[in-house]
Amino acid sequence: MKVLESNFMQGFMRMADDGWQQGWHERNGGNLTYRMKPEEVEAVREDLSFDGEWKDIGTTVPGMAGEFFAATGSGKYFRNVMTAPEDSCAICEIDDKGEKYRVCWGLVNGGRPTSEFPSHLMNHEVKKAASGGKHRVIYHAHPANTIALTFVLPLTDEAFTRELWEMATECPVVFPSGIGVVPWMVPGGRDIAVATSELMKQYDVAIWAHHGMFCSGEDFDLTFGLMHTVEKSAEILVKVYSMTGGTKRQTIQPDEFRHLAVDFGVTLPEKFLFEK
Ligand code: 2HA
Ligand code: ZN
Repeated sequence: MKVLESNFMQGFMRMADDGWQQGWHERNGGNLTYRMKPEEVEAVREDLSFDGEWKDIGTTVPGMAGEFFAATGSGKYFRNVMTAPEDSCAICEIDDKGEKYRVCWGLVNGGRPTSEFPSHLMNHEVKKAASGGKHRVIYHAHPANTIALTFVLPLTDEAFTRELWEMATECPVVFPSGIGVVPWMVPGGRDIAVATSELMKQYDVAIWAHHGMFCSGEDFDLTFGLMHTVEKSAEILVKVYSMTGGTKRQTIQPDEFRHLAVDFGVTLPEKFLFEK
């Protein structure tokens, strides 16, 4: 089967385009990777090439040895994924030590996978282990409301989780484990990858101060929906701050979150249910 005819690649492209249409991917902002299932690799194997040069990942991910990823390309625009997927995206294979990758499909005009490939692969490694292999999607975008809050809220997991939970009743159900916050760091390298993947051991969402958001999930719907929910909640908080300077007349109380958790069968860490 041709890569472009496969369900996973169609889903990948649709998610990238959805993010573009949300306004989360100015210029070449953001990146998306998908850890392919073995049967998906087999289904498109005839359309892959295995004579590409092995290149350093820039970090070591032994847990990702032998995996195949669909990835957006470094410097490529989400805006172009739908119309020029073979130029904008790649399928990459990871070597048997988790140190190198090679391009097996796509990037027909040259280039390499996303500049955040080290962060993506370290997050995939952590989330694969933490989810028993279920998580397959890592998504990074630049949603404006979430970024705006990193100039206003304390840069703590507690502040972001609690404030965003309060803005929409569905939030604690959609991201019950909470949100991690990475202070401002230089993007693209191993240090920010290590900091993010450390947070991803507990969370499915990490916010990079003054930069953007990372989400992890089992499939394209869940991962896009997670980013969408967090950003919608951030938008509501921005509106509240804009109207009032931050004063809320009323909000959801800690005991109300505890009742919600029981009825919806989720566990909400007590560290986020502090009295204000
Ligand atoms: O330009 O978003 O973080 C891609 C990015 C880097
Ligand atoms: Zn970015």
